[in-house]
Amino acid sequence: MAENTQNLTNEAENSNNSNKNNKRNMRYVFLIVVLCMLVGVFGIAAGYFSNYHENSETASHDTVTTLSTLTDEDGSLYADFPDGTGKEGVSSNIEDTAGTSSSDIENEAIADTAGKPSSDLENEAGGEIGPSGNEGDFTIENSEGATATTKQAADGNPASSEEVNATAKENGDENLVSSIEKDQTEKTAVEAATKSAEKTEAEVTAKKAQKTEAEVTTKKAQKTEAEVTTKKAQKTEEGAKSATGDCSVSKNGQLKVIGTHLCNKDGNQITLRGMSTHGIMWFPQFATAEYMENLQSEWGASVFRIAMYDQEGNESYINSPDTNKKKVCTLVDAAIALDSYVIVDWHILADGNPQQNESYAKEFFGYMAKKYAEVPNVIYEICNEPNGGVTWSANIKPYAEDIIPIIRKYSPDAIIIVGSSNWSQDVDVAAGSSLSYDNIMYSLHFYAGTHKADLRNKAKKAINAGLALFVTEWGTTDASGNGNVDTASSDEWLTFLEENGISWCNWSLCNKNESSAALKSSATANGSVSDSVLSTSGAYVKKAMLKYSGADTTSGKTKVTPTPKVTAARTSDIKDDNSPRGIELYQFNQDKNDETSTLSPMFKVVNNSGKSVELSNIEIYYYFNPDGNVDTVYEVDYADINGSSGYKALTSAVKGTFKEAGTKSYIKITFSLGAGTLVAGDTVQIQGRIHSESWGMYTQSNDASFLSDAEDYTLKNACKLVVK
Ligand code: IDC
Repeated sequence: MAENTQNLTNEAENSNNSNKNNKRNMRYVFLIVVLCMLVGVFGIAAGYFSNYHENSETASHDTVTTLSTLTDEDGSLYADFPDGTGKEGVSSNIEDTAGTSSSDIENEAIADTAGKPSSDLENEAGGEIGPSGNEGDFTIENSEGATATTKQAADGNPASSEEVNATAKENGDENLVSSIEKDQTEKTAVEAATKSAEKTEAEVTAKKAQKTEAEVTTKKAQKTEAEVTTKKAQKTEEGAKSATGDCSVSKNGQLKVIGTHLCNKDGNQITLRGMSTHGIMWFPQFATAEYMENLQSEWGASVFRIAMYDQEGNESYINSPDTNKKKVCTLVDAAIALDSYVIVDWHILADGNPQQNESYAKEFFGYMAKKYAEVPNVIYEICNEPNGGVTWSANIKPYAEDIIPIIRKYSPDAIIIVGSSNWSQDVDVAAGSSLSYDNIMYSLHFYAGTHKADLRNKAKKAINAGLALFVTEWGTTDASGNGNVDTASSDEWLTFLEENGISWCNWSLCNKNESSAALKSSATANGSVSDSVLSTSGAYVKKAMLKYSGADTTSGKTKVTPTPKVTAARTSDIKDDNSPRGIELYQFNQDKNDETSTLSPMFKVVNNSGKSVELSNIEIYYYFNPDGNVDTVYEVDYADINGSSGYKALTSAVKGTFKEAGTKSYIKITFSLGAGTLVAGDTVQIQGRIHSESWGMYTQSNDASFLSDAEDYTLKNACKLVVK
């Protein structure tokens, strides 16, 4: 909070300075204009106005504001600014000296004085605006502090400060609300103070200049309404495209290592970012599908690391293999349902030598690789942190050479991550004698409070020697997992990781009373990863994840960048080794109009599992954006089974419940307890309609589960099927 306030004060100061500069510029302009007019050198004057325009463009990008074109007393066009001073904003319909038209200037072409493109600039509330990845959704972030996700205004323009504020309030984001309000107050004060001073000669001069400009470019300024609309439509289209930067498994498939980089199935570089659990036997309540889903949709996480301690505590793997296997599989299944990558971490720690429990590791990885044979979601981390007197050549490499073939027997292409001596810091040593398998990565672990440039140098050495690194664990704190949160060092590390396209997981998602825990110790295990429950470390990591998920900082190859995802969309299985994908969900939309008052998804659940399943164990999730509608209802037209067991009407056994939160809503369709069974080979069909009680309109193109072009039942991963 204090940090935000400081930051916002600085922004207000910057804005004040900029206004002063404008004022000074304008005075010079005025003097020169008068001089020019006196000597009657109109050509020179016009030239100067043109320069003025260019200067004022670059100097006035504190805010990006859409301007209207007005007609002055003479009937000429000029562009005015919303605050009436003529000092801010961008003239519409005016070419700059480079011949760029103003609509381009406003949106992309002009950088502010700091060299930022205007699309990166602040909104009126002082927050940066960028696509959150949810269609029609913006993540708002002030330059040092809080973030919130808000809707894009219906007109396609970025959210106004009021919208930002309202959304922040709606989200319960007190820090952001108060920082925005403070920012607004300060901005208003600064503007009021500078306004009266500026309503002098500068205003007159600026208006004249704009008028002249407008006259010169009147022809170009006569854009039709249709052209403007088209431009807006294109803008939205572009926004949607960049917002779908997608790290889902369905998009990226089986990852592979090319050179020193992690790449997707098409060979495009991909950087995954996410959280690690704490030990799943110690904090199982934070290792859940719901947390994974919320990290994915709210933080933009594209990977989740499951830390399963092999030795420590009574409930570790060697003491309780079945329970641990079950826990890990539940989480892997959740990741699969979320279309996310997941790291299965054999968390050696007290046993510094991976060979110590190697027989267990062999059995565990054999089981996992068989169960998830060729499932591209799963990444195997075979030894968290070798330590003690353990060496790469005598212990770790031989261990890896035992485990890798066991995994590869079933999952020949899986990414396998290997640790190194000294708590997975000696990547340079491993580089001297790397493993001769494809698709191997090496974990690099750091704790920002303890590890600095020395460790980065080791990492550089390893990269230069050709190793592909994955930071499967890092902390903002010291290596104990406690102590101060070192944001300066964390910043340096994250910059380094981005520069090298290195994927990462942060330690850890839990509420333990230690500073590396992402949740406050007061946080209850209710699935929330929103700002109010985050520790200092958690808030830092969330911000970083959102920031880098939306950015593409590595040059060279096309890079796939993860963004928050609305949908967890993939058919699931009944968790039966014999029929892993036995139950399938087919769907299509009856009403395919983009704008409609009624969403009409049609579903068929086909039981190809070979066994009966209770209908009450089946859940269908249809994800849609409520587009501001709040009073949603679901009406079932019919539901029935018509198969080997005969006909059975189920219309009254089906119901839909809604979860509505911003643009991230879904309807969960379930069967009542007494609905009966779906026997092997049979199909249950459901037709229903979703609409608001007041018949408000929905836009279907921003609904994650909407299939715009399926004419009949289709097996598509656009909804989620859960079979309990
Ligand atoms: C720490 C936990 C702490 C726990 C301890 C022992 O934060 O609560 O008591 O393990 O199990 C690592 C390890 C990771 C450590 C972490 C912080 O991989 O298990 O977690 N750390 O010490 N390597 C470097 C730091």
